[in-house]
Amino acid sequence: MLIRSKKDWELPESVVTAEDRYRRRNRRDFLKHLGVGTAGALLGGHSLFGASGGFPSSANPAYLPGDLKVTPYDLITSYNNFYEFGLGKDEPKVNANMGWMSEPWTVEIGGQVRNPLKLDVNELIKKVGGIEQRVYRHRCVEAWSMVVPWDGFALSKLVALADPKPEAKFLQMTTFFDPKNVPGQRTNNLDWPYLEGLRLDEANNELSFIATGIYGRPIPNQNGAPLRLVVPWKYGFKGVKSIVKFDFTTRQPRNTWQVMAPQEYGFYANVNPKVDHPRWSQATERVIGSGFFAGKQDTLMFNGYEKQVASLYGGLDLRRNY
Ligand SMILES: Nc1nc2c(c(=O)[nH]1)N[C@H]1C(S)=C(S)[C@@H](COP(=O)(O)O)O[C@H]1N2
Ligand SMILES: [Mo]
Repeated sequence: MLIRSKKDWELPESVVTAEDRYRRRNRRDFLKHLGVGTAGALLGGHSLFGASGGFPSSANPAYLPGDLKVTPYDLITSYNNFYEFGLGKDEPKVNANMGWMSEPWTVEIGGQVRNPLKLDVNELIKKVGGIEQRVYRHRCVEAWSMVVPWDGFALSKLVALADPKPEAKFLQMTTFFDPKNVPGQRTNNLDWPYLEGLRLDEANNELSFIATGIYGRPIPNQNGAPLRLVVPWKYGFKGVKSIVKFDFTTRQPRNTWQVMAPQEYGFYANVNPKVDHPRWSQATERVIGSGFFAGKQDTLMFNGYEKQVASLYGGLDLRRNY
């Protein structure tokens, strides 16, 4: 689907249908959680999210789709990596929606900051001034890609809110840890909880984004509800999902995939077609949704965001610091 509209999202039929299902399901789960059986009247047949979460959002004109072909909603939300809910691409959509709750959700902001906070995610969204829409390329280290219309807010706004002390040089972000309710976290497929980190100047780059939605709707569980990191010039694994903690540190944080396989994954994980993965080429990528034969394209340096981020890595050998 090629979105040309400069104003608002023109949703194709399939997306609208998916959204309807989405809202119905959330209403059901919410009522179940409250111990209410059937009570459509209670919420007046409206999304329980209503005005909370900052929706409806409006497009940031700097990140319109332009020539990018936006991936259909159904693919973005059914082809996922979220090992907490299974290793298969089709598993998170099923397993993250079998009673696991991403609402209510508390976020902790701490470490080397002047303004440590512990607050509800909707409160956080208010404090950072609401949300906006941005269309970004999304390139997984496994050599597939999509184009996603995210909703959310600039990570720099959260950094400003936290007011880091001079000794804060990095930002570590942590996924929830709930092995009792999330079977994936009872395996040792990864070292739980999932961790990621950025240098503070990377976190403050204009592109760094905290996503709370997709296609103008609250982000589904399988994509990292209720908030996840999006850093489009890096491989997708940097985009830690379902964050509970933002920790400002003096030292470079650990990150899950580097801990798992240091010979294959580093801290920076900048998209780089010239530095192959030890087991496959990174020169091209399979475009999800474009068909089995048609769907290869060249991978771009920094995933096409060189202009915005190249200056962050002036003194760095990107072959060694991969
Ligand atoms: N907590 C957590 N975050 C995660 C992952 C994960 O397994 N667990 N997978 C990462 C990988 S490898 C990718 S490519 C993206 C996938 O995001 P998507 O499912 O929204 O496309 O999430 C990243 N964030
Ligand atoms: Mo990935």
